[in-house]
Amino acid sequence: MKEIGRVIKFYNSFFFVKAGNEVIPCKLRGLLKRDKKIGSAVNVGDFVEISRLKDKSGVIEGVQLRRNILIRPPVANVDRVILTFAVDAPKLHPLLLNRFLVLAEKSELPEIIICVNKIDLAEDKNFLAEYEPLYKILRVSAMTGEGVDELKKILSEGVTVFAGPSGVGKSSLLNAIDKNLKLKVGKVSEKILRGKHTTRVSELIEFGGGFLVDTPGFSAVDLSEAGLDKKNLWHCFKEFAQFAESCKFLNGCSHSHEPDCGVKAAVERGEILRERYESYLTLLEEVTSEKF
Ligand SMILES: Nc1nc2c(ncn2[C@@H]2O[C@H](COP(=O)(O)OP(=O)(O)OP(=O)(O)O)[C@@H](O)[C@H]2O)c(=O)[nH]1
Ligand SMILES: [Mg+2]
Ligand SMILES: [Zn+2]
Repeated sequence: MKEIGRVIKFYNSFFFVKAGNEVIPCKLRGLLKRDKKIGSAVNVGDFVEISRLKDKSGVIEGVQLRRNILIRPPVANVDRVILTFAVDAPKLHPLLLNRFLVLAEKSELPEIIICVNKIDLAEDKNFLAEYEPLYKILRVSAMTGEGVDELKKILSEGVTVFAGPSGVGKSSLLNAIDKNLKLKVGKVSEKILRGKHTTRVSELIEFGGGFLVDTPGFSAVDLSEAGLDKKNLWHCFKEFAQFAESCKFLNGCSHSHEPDCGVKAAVERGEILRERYESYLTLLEEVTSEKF
């Protein structure tokens, strides 16, 4: 008899599948192929069909159709992603922020939120105000508890993924949200000196009526692996769309070197944030050189 469950963790070559009130370690049925785009046919967050073996483990027989998948880190059927950064230690680099935003946009998730942690270290309490017209920004501190209640309100249902660079305090924030979690937290100096990430695997953790997902931090992302190329990259900069309508080369404009470009004109008028445009140009160069 087949049961339906949800993959909550992949660890030690086992998929841990929650079915009812049980968590069953499962292996993958051999004929489930790898998924070229994301590397694995089954991901954390997937709903799967399993059959049981005598030794209390199980076998994943099939994967149900996904609503969406966050490509990096791979998590399926996501309701919102909270892109987490820190005011300082590590410093927030606009290019890295925009890289994460582009990947989240490409994944077509229902909701993208930017969370700025370590606000206790900020002189400017409106840190990142220039992104406010584009994304919801939460300013919080896992250390002092500032903003944590507001964060909690957003998490009451669905699957919320905490993604972002190593050391920004994703695990610390989850611990602040739920005192019982006791997730492992690491020193930033260790992470930088030894390249050591404290969180090693993505894990779905039950909270309220939904799930929180703690993920390992990462910074190097291959954009072309995520299906981004010079034609579609600009669609992940959502504020470009309205201005791209007035580009001379309506369909062929890459908004870089072309004449009469509506996007470039908007940057000049200050209607598109220059920092966003500069990130776009850098990423455009990256996807162009990767492809050819
Ligand atoms: N000042 C300050 N430090 C914080 C805050 N939140 C976390 N930290 C510190 O930041 C460091 C990294 O925290 P982690 O929670 O391990 O960061 P992470 O994002 O989970 O890192 P990875 O698991 O490696 O991706 C720890 O030394 C925390 O004590 C905060 O709000 N303010
Ligand atoms: Mg962590
Ligand atoms: Zn253009």
